[in-house]
Order: sequence, then structure tokens, then C-alpha cells
Amino acid sequence: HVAIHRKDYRPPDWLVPSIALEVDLDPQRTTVRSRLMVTRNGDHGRALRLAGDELTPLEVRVDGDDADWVMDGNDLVVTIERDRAEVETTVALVPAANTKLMGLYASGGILCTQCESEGFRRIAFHPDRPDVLSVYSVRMTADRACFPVLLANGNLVAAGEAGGGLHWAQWDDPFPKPSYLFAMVAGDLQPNRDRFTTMSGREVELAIWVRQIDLPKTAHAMASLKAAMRWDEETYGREYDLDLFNIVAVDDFNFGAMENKGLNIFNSRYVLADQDTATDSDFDNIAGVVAHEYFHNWSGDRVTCRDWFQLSLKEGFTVFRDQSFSADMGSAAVKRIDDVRVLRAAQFPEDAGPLAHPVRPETYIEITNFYTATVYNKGAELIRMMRTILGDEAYRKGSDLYFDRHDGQAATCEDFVRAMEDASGVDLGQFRLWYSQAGTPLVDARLSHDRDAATATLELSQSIPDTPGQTGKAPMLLPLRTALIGSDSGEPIGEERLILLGTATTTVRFDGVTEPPLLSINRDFSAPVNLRVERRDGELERLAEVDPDPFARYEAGQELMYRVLLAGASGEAADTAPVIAAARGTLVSDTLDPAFKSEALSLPAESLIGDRMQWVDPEAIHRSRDTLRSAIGSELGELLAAAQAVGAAGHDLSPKAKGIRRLRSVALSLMAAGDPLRGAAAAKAQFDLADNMTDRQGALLVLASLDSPEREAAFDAFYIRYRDDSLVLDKWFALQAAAQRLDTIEVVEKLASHPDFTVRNPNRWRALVGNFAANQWCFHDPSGRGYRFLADMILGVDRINPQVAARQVSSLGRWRRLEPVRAALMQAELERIVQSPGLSRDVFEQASKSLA
Ligand code: DPP
Ligand code: ZN
Repeated sequence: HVAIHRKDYRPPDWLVPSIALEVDLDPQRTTVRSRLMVTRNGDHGRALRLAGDELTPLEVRVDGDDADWVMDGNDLVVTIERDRAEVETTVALVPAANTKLMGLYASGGILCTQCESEGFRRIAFHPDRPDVLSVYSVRMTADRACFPVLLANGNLVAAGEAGGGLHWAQWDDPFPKPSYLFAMVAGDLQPNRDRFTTMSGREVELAIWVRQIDLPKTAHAMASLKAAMRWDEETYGREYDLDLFNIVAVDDFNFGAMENKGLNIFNSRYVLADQDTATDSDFDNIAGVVAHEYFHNWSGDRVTCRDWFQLSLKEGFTVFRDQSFSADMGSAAVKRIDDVRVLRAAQFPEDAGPLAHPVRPETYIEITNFYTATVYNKGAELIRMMRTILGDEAYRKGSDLYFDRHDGQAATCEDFVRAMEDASGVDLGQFRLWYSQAGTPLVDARLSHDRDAATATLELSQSIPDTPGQTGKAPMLLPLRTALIGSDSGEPIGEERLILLGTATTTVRFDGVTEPPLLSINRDFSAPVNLRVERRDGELERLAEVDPDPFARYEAGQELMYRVLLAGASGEAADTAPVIAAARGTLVSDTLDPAFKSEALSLPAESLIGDRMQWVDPEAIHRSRDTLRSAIGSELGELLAAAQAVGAAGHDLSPKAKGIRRLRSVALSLMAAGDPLRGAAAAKAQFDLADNMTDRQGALLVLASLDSPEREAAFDAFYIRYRDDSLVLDKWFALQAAAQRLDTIEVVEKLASHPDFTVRNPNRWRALVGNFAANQWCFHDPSGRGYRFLADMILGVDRINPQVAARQVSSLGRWRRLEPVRAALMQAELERIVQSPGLSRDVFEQASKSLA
């Protein structure tokens, strides 16, 4: 397995200005004839090297003649004398046997493609690197009865009958694009059609293609698409460029979705929704992913990446764009809280573990392993910080300049930062360290008050932890939005400040501080750092009450909970009264909205508590968290019951209605922790009366962890009702895998041989295996049985789909953080994985790095 390094980048030897593909589609034998127009790039005598993966050339021609070629490993090497030539290759594929879901494959009778990052080489020999951009023309032929709809990128230019029950269609895409954005679909699909008029008055035809029976579930995705198109015009000045925009939903898909030019292909879970089958968060995720892929049309397709080390150029930026869109469509505060929760749950542990890498990685073995929370979510934080530092107006000038300068090009992260600098005049020299240094910065803060001088002094220091291959890091530029609040008056003292902490230590002075100040720092989570603040007695309690920054206020409440939870986990008694008082204040408040209340009442997850302990002890964490939950539940039973009793009709998708439903299930869960009998009855009633999946799933989630007769009845009813709806059946698997019960491991092992379980479908596999591995208490059973199960499942799916397998390895990779008994058991399973014969490059990289 060869490591690839960013420093080795060289421009391509040959360019491919245009490509013509002729594809005869058949699930058992598809032939692809590809004609590449190639031109020599620069003054050199090197041969043309084309990548292939599981391809055998049936024929290779150069300018119509038999070519001089050899295979070098997987590469086809063609000798070409002239500076431009037409290179024609023919290959045969078996889409029905393609279980990796990369390249051309079959999903539920639909033929579709996935080419990012290196899937095009499974369809045709090609340089298959993102800095080679071509204009594509695709002629597809297929059986008309099985595949009445034929789609590819760009515009449909001609179609017709081909005899013998076959038909054909030709699609031309006028925009030069890298091969990873190529797409093709053939299937028995029906469209939900709509139109969009762009800001310059052009008409765009929109279509979402699904199986006939799923058509009624596409309305929300279509509404989201139109909202995203409008938002990108208004917020970034970006207009759609083709006359058509197609989305196709398929059930078997490795990623969430893919931004192929003019033909986005989606995992059906991010398209299909109605109130009976999808939760509010499913609806929100659909809007977010539809927007994300649409936004890629500019941040990804029009301006693409020079090489895969630059992945965050398109992904970090596009995640930031979709986060901003969702914030504008609903509650910005709650969206921020959710995004930070994801960052802390997924990215911070990555940054603190064996797989830590910079947002712009320096090396990889398998690029698919770098579609990570660091590249995506931390990458988005980098863009957000630049906006904070530059201000909204200069940031927009910077993005305009970036799109202007690099339209039609394959660019780098450096190009993006330079555009921001050039447009704003702000020096981002030190800021660039965010792209190259891995690890979450740690900031210490201490505020002191001089009553006589009416001043306050804030001492700040930062350090960046060592990560694999990186030690002794330089201080970074951390934008910390900071304010002081009077602890007596509860009123802000002066204006909020943006502190740009760029040195290892610094001191900031505040004047006019006549009353003891509360420190509100890193408001709205303006820098993705870990913060350690010396707090005075009562300071957090007061901040949780009065901080006008919703995020900081939420954080203060969470910190109160952490105090109790961490003390409990290390066997110390802690006073729960402040947490209960804060929770009571939240519940009775008539100014806080229900969605914020539900956030403020949710305890930190077990994994996040573990992240703050020197050694993770899952049993102690679980007990401590359970104890606090039941204390809140029994103290505030009546208030919780009242919140649980309020509902909102399932068809109402307004932010307010969604907030009410969210609060309802959070309240139910706490109520059940305080009084399981009463909780079970309330949950069963909520389940039975629900007119929407949010209430139904919320109730089932509570029942899942209880020992009560209602539990089994509800799970059975759910299964019988939804056994034919694969997306809902995923929830049935997921909820059982997430149940906090002593018998969960047994149940999960049994579910792995349930007739509805399959390793072929990534959604189903993750529903069971991914949710179980995230179930801290059960996965970390001291017997090691959970680890063995996970390793077996990883090895089993690796032979079929290495991407799915590799993405789960990190659950075992946390072994060094666990107490020694569990750590040894986890390590042993990783070793068993690494030593397994025939391991994929994907899993090898993740498992071997996790052991290093
Ligand atoms: N580029 C895709 C996305 O993140 C992943 N394949 O949208
Ligand atoms: Zn993306």
C-alpha cells in the first residue's frame, strides 16, 4: 500500500479537453467505448498513463490505429508520438456484481454511478484526477422496458429507438468537468417536475427522479431545492447555469449524496420524506443535503479541487454554506448548537486520536478515508472564522473574487485564502496554520476584577496538542467573541469584543467594570477550541440565566451538568441543585422557545463526558449520567409531564411546531428516567396517538431502554407497519442498537442474522452496526463482546464494500482513551483486523494507523 504525499503534486502530463463515451448498458454486461481527445501538457516525452480499477482493455486505439500499449499494474500506458491524439479504449463491466458501489452499479433495478473520488477509473481508463477537466458527450443505449429513463450530465441533445427493444439517449455537458463529477443513470423512474426562474430570468427545469411509489415523498426535497437556489442567489450571488437540474434517489449509496454536474445522485434517505415516515430531523437533513449538493455547483463543480489534498476547499466551504442556509431557514441559535454538537462528537475525538490529520492533509494511502469530520466540519469552521475575522461584507467580496478568479479551474485551499486576503486587505498569514496544523487548540482563560479601578483583566493562553507526526506547534489565530456581563444587574458591560488571540499568552483589559463581571467567551462558538475557564462560584448559574448569546447561555448550562457528571463518574458526590434549578428555569421560561429548551435540557452524551476524563470508564459514566437524569426527572416530573403533553400536528413543519415536538420527546425521556412506570405509559400513549414519525420515534426511543411490556408491543407494531419501507425499517434496527440495556449486545447479534438485515445496503449496515458502536455503555461491555462483534462485522463487509467497513474502524481506534482492561481488548480486535488476509487498502490504512 503506497502513501501519496501532497508535496509530490505535479501537473498532469496529458490533458483531456474532450471525451465521448458510448455505453451499452446491461446489468450483466455493459460495454464502454471511450474516446479521449488528449493533448500533451508541457515539453516532455512521457507516455500517456490512464488509471483503471478492475478493468481489462478489450481494445486500445490511437487515432484509429492499433496502439502501442502495456498494462503497468492497474494502469494502461499508451505510447503517443504526437502532441495530440484520439485515444479509444473499450472495456466490459458487470454492474450487477459491483458491490463496492463505486463506478457503475445496480441498486434496486436502477443502474447508476458514483465516481468521487476515484470511481471513474472503474468505468473507463482515464487520468482520473480532478485537475484534468473535459467536456463530455455521452451516448447511452439500454433496454427500453427495464430502463425507460436514461440520464447523464448536462443537456439531452438526441434520443431514439435502437431496435430489438433498445433505445438510446445522448447527453452533452458543455461545462468542462473532472471525471469525479461524471454521472449516468438508467432506470424505471418517475419525475417530480418543477421550474425555477433564476435571478437573471432564465428558466430551469427541475426534476427529482424516484420509483413511482415514492413520488409523494419528494415534495420536501423539491421545496428545499428551490429555496436553496434562491438563497445562493441572494447570499452569494450565484446563479444556476444549465437548463436542467436533475436529482435521482437510489437506495444503495456509500455517501449521503453526490454533486455530479446537473445530475445529483442521492442516497434515498436524503430525498424521501413524509410526516408518517420521516422525523423532523430527517426533514431538516434532507433540506441540508439537498442544499449542500446544489451549492456544490459553484463550490465544487465550477471551481473544483486541484488534487484530493484540497478536498476541504469544496467540502469545508460547502458545509459552511449549507449550515448558513439551514440557519436562515429556521432557528440560527439551535442550528449552531446542533452543528457544534456534531463537531465535538465527531471531529474533536478525531483530532485527539490516532487518525488526526490537518484540514488539508499531507499524506494518504486511500483518499476515501479522508472524507472526514476534519475535512468537512472543521473545514467549515475555518470558513466561518474567516467570515468572523473579515466581517460579512469583506467575506462576500472575498467569495466573489474567488469565484471570479477561479471559475472553470481546479484550485487549492491557498487560492481561497488568498482571494479572501486580496478582497479584504486583511493578512491571513497566521490564520493559514489552521489548514496545516492538526489538533484542537486548548485555551485557558482567567478573569480578574479590580473594583476600585473599575477594570477587569482577562488572561488568555493557548496550546496546540501534539498529534501523530506533528509536535511543537506554533500558536494559531483564534477569534474569540467575548463580552462581560454584570453579575448583579445581569446587563452587558460595554460592547462585545472580537479578541484575536494569536500568541501563546496575552492579557486583555476591560474598563468601566463597576460590578463583578461574568465572562461570556467564545460566543456562538466563534473558534473551534477547547476552553478551560476559571469560574467563580455561581458564575455559570448566572450565565445560564442571563447570557443574551444563546450559544454561550446553552454552554453555561452544559458546563453545570458536566461538573455533576464528571464528579459522579469519578465517584464523588456533587450537588445537583444548580442543574435542577437551571432546568426548572428553562422549563418555566416564557421567553425561551421550545427548540432551545429542548437543547438546554439535553445532557451531554456519554462519549462527550468520556472525552473530558483522563481514562474513559463507560460504566461509571453511564451510572453518573443516569443518576443525574433520574434526579431531574423526579424533581421536575410535573413540569416535564406538562411539556410532554403539548404536541403539534405532524403536517406543521414550522420551526415552532418542530421545536414543540422536540421538547416533547426530551421531556418524555427525562420523565421516564425519574419514574419508569409513568414514563412507559406516557411513551406508549405518545406512540399510539402519534400522527407523525417524530413523536412515534421519540416514544420508541424512550421505550427502547425500558423494561416494560409496552416496549415489545410498540416495537412489534412498528415492524408490522413499516416492514416494507426500508428507510423506516432502518430506524427499527437503529433504535434497538441504541437501546441502553444489558441485553443489547445479544439483541444486536441476533439482528445481524435477521432476514431484513443485509450487508449490501450501507444504510442498513450502519443502522445496526454504526448505532451499536455509538452506544457507549453497551459497545464497551467489559467482556469485549461488543468489540468482537464490531470487528467481525467490519471484516465481513470489507470483502463487499471497503468504504463502509473502513468508516467504522475509528470506533475501535479510541482504545488508548479507555481504561486498561477494555483498551487491551480493543487493541486485540484491531490487531486481528490488521492480520486478516485480503484486507482492503481502506481498512488497512485505518486499522494500522489506529494501532501505531
Ligand atoms: N462530495 C460529496 C458530498 O459531500 C461526497 N461524495 O457532497
Ligand atoms: Zn460535499
